[in-house]
Amino acid sequence: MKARTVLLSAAIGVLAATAGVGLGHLVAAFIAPAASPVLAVGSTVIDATPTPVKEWAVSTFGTADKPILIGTVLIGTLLLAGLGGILAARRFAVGALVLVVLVAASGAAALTRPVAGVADAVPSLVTGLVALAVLRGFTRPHRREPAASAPGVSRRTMLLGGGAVILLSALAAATGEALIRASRTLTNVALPRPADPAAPLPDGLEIEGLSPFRTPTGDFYRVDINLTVPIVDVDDWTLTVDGDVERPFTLTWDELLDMDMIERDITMTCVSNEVGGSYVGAARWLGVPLTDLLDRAGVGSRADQILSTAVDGFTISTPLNVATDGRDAMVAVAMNGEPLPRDHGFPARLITPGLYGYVGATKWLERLTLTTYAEQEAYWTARDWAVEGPIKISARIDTPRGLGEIDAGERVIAGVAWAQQRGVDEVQVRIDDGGWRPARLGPDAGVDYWRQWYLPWNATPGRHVVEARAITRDGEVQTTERTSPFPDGSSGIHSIVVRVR
Ligand SMILES: Nc1nc2c(c(=O)[nH]1)N[C@H]1C(S)=C(S)[C@@H](COP(=O)(O)O)O[C@H]1N2
Ligand SMILES: [Mo]
Repeated sequence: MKARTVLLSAAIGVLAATAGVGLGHLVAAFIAPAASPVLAVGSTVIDATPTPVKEWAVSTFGTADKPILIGTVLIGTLLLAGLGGILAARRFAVGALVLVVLVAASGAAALTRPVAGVADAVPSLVTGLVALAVLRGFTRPHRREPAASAPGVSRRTMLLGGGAVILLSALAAATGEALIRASRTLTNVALPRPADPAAPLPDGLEIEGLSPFRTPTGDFYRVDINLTVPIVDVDDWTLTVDGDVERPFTLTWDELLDMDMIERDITMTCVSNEVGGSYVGAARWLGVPLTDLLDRAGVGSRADQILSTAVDGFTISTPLNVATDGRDAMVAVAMNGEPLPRDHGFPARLITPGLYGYVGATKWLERLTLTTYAEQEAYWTARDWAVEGPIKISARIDTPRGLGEIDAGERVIAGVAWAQQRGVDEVQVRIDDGGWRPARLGPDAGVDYWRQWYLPWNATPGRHVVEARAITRDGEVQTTERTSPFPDGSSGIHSIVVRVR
């Protein structure tokens, strides 16, 4: 084949795959978003990725890791489809086989997701049919040359046809994506009043660049393994407590809402948060105390972990003794006075103060199973993350920004500090080698909530190193020793370099 013909044939393969994937995404929006071919394959890749690679991806790309993953899956697919196009130009059946194999892989990925049903194969089927139809339409059967270079079919027809296919598939994919996103915001549930409300949150400090005392829900960090968040209809949803219990039971949404609720201000943190990082947020949560649910079931004598399962099959292990030691662990249904947004676990999630999210904050919760660590493993513990995940003491400098440039004069250094369950008693700041000085603290909203802090600073021109450390109520001083986030969270003093003009 001539180089031009090869390129053209490859383009036809890419065209076929693009059309298939675009329509598959649209169909998935109606059936099951997670079954969209690219997303199904992406999720399977996430689960199959070895832990060190995953940790590297999270620390290198942060929250961009998902778009990058989807991009990689797409590029890989299109490259293979291009190969299919080239082969099809020689022998249609061989090229078509490449597409069929691709589609079979995506169908298998969709069907083997933890809670998939038969219908999850439909988007892949549609993708396959559309891709084959396009491949057939642009490749002339029984000819060695693709249609465009075969006599009789003008380049103009080829370009117009190809352009139309690309346009239509982009439109289909975009419509699918819009539908999936719109359904994420359909949450109209009435919330009960707390039987045990929280005191009003004190007014926090308002300093430019400092995190607000309560993180607005829309700014709250999101971390999960999901490429699309589950869409749960509360009418079909139930919460089951089972395993090593005397009286296993299942509650409907209304039954859960009928139970007494507590309201608490709790700061959540992700184990992947690097020193100074942004995977931390503070919110007001409303929920049923976990111990009320466990007492109702009557926990047996063998259990040492609560294995919680999300509607998509994701699991989290929480140490039973930690969750029931008197802390305000809860099955939360609201965040900052609103139903949980889809991104944060609608309709219900676990919140365990003092534990990193991967061991205590199951979103889209549907089952709490009392079991033992010897018997059952959860998603992350099976991937070698620490079994216990107490949140480490941290102080973060929010302003000035590290590596930033500011004007000389009266400035303010400010940030937040947290040590859930223990409480922050003091924050100290060190500028260059000047010794540790106490910062001023913002209001106190309890041991599970972060503390804002600030220190006025007369900044002189030059390069300065600013550090901050927290001291807990029980007197532990945060150490300088820096550890990586994995497997049990980063520790170490946040230190920034500021240039003063
Ligand atoms: N179902 C489900 N729940 C999950 C996760 C997940 O991947 N799936 N990730 C956990 C992790 S690692 C963290 S840090 C918190 C983050 O909660 P957020 O996204 O509401 O901030 O959710 C936890 N709950
Ligand atoms: Mo996390």
